[in-house]
Amino acid sequence: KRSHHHSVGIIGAPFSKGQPRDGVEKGPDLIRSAGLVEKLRAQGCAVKDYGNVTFEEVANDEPIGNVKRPRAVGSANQRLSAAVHAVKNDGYTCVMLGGDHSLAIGSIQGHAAAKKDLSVVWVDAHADINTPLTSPTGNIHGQPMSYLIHELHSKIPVLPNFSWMKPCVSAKDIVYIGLRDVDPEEHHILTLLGIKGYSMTEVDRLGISKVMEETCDYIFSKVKKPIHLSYDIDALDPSISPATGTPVVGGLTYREGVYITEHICQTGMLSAVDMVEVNPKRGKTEDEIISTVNAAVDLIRGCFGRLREGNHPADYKMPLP
Ligand code: 6HN
Ligand code: MN
Ligand code: MN
Ligand code: MN
Repeated sequence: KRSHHHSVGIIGAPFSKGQPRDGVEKGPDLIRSAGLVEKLRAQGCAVKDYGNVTFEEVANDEPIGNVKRPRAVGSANQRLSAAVHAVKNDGYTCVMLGGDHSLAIGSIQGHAAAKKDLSVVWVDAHADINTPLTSPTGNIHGQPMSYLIHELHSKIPVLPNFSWMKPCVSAKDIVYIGLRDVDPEEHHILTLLGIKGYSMTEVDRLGISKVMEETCDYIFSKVKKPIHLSYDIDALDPSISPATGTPVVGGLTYREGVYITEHICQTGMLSAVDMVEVNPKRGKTEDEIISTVNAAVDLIRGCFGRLREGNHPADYKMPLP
């Protein structure tokens, strides 16, 4: 059963200012040079590469309270949001290659501008739901969810270069998978809003197939909304994807990680994907970098119909002697 035809629009977002480690801005070009476009075409996808978004230099980007580089992050996400909106209006499933996870702000906002009501599947070791006031680090890549959720609107202070955006996701339309490093304040927010999540403990208890079955039952329980899959490469175990800024032991296996994408693909509702936090400068060896980048490519391929048994034509004729 060869899966239906996918059209994929790729946008690179070479941006790193949502966190302090440089190198993550190299993600988009690195993932492309591992053959992403060619591999997607080889499995039957129609692919348009929109290139990289260009970001403006922001001078005098002083912290606001604890929040680091708010102007640069706000401005970059405004541009990304417009780019994602355009890809969606062209009719593609959007793939945003990061860059750090603060880019989910623009990616989800741009997606929501084109599709109104979304569900979000957030695959990550972290919940990325600190508010500017709860964040222990001030890094916005640990905060994007709080800016995007309606229910947290009153908890988010006004920040420079963020006036273009407004919350666009409901707490009930979010599912987390892979959590294992959640700050106490984040845990409080998740509980308070009743946000659905499968930590690594639940992945261990239920197995990934049950986790995905339940995830889809949950997000499709009322209406089938388009899915935004936000995939932080640090969701995978650092033995597979060590080249990332905030690795945490005890993560998803390669197979669990790919299974998530296969299952989401199979719903037919995948509308946008983020692949973020690939940082070659955090790899200790060339092999560590290659392993991380290849994992990112395979996760994206899994989103668009790649079958591990091989994507073989149904009309094969055995050679006759
Ligand atoms: N990520 N919870 C920590 C923070 O700084 O708020 C870590 C965030 C990591 C973010 O991996 O995208
Ligand atoms: Mn529109
Ligand atoms: Mn993370
Ligand atoms: Mn993240």
